[in-house]
Amino acid sequence: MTQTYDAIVIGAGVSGLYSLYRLRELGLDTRVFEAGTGLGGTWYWNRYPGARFDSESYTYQYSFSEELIDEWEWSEHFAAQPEIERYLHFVADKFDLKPHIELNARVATVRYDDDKHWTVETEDGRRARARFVIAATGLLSAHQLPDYEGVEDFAGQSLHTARWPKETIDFSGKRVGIIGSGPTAVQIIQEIAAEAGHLFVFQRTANWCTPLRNRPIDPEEQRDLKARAAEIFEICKRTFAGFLHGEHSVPGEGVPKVERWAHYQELYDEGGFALWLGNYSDTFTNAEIAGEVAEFLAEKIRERVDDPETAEKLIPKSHTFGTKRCPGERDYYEQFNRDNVSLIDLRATPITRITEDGIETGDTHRDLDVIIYATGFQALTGELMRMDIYGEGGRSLREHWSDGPKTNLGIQFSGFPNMFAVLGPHNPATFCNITRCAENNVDWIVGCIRYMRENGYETVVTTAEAEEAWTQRCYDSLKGLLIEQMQDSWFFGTNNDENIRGRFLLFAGGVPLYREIFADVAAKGYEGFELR
Ligand code: NA7
Repeated sequence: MTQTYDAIVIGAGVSGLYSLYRLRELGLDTRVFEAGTGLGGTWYWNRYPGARFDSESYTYQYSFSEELIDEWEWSEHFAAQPEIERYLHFVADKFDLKPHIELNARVATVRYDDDKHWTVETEDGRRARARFVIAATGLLSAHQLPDYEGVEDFAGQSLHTARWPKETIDFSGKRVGIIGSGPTAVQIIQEIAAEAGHLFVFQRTANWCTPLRNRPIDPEEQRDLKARAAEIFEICKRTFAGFLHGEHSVPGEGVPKVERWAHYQELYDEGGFALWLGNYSDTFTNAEIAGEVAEFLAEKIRERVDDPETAEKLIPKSHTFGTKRCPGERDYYEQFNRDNVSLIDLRATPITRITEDGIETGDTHRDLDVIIYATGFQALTGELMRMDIYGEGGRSLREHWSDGPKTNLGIQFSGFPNMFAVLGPHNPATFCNITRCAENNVDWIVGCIRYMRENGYETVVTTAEAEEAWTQRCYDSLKGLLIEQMQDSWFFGTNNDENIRGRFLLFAGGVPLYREIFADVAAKGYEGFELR
């Protein structure tokens, strides 16, 4: 029997849980379908050693309940995955969300029917219908394996960081190869290098890593953070990227070099995203200033890595500072001083194939027991594209996006009435604090549904014109930013399908402007959206 609900939410991660909470609060009979065997989304799947927040725990947590903030204690400034997963369970229990979540339910098809209802079908044949569908499928969910010849042939253990098993993996004495050097790889390398018999790091592009400076939260800090929670969330609403680190009010240009250098050192010592997001106001626009921060960091790498040749390989050459998300590190660079860690530069010698026994680069073959793929995701569109989504007239989302993704505000697509994506392409969440954006967007979506109910509307759908305009506005938001010059990153869908690749997938206008636009659209009776 096909059950009918008021709303169906796809995904039980940070935004899915919050959607469920808000929709139930509004009185909507809501069902969540979650692919994992547990809730948590990103924090369920990415359970590799070393996985943790790259933003401060108390800025990432939910802000909607003072009671929740009071009851939950974060043990570290940047909490690790097990604690985050426990937090999300705590939230789900506290607000009685679990009875409404179906686990192990990967959605395969989402179809809009003539009677203005959506039918959702899972891979194992479960079906449900609802007037509203909310895709809370995350930004970085569709993990990707490289397409090297022989990936399937490897006889040892193959692991992707975003599909990490629940049991502990023993790396001791093993020959481990890791492909990738993004934020995920940096976290796991720091954690397993000491344990592995030998760790081979296959690096294609070095990144500008900045120190995380994680530490326990002591009781006094705990009290202070709780007392200042509302103030912290307010700051996150005002800063460009929604974190505590707001950019410096002055440009670096014009400040004497010695003063600039001291400022970089201060931010380097502060940790987290301070150096990236708390820097001079022209760090994202002035190539000289960004280049100088890069020079500052290169110097640190040379100081910390014993072998000069290895240090040079670890210094990014293809992009300047700040144009990609900076991995937060503890002692990443020191790992390369270990005798049991080797760095393989794939720019010099690319991987030619994966064999039954290991990885081949040019003429060299390295025998391995384990291969770890820290190779990232088909960002933003990947998870939506993995489902078959059919809107009005049976038109598929794939067809709709055949010439690149188009959205209005990153949350709706024309021809797909009453369907919302919490963090779809063209929202600012990727530079930004994801929970803060998720809360903003869910509140907007639920506010829109409330408005419809109060005013007798059955459906809401973005107009094609508004969708076109928002998509263009996202591309325009890039103008003048150095990020535009570094298209080889998931900000531009580097791992995505051909029709997506090379398109800017975010909105780079910053959180305050984004929030203002959302509020304005709602205040104008959902301007750009057709209410029927
Ligand atoms: P990222 O940042 O997309 O990094 C993926 C890494 O994998 C990156 O170093 C890639 O090199 C590398 N990669 C991808 N495909 C290949 C192939 N085929 N061969 C060699 N190397 C490859 O993903 P993460 O999981 O690290 O981080 C994602 C976000 O999660 C991060 O921004 C934080 O917000 C949390 P490339 O740079 O493409 O040369």
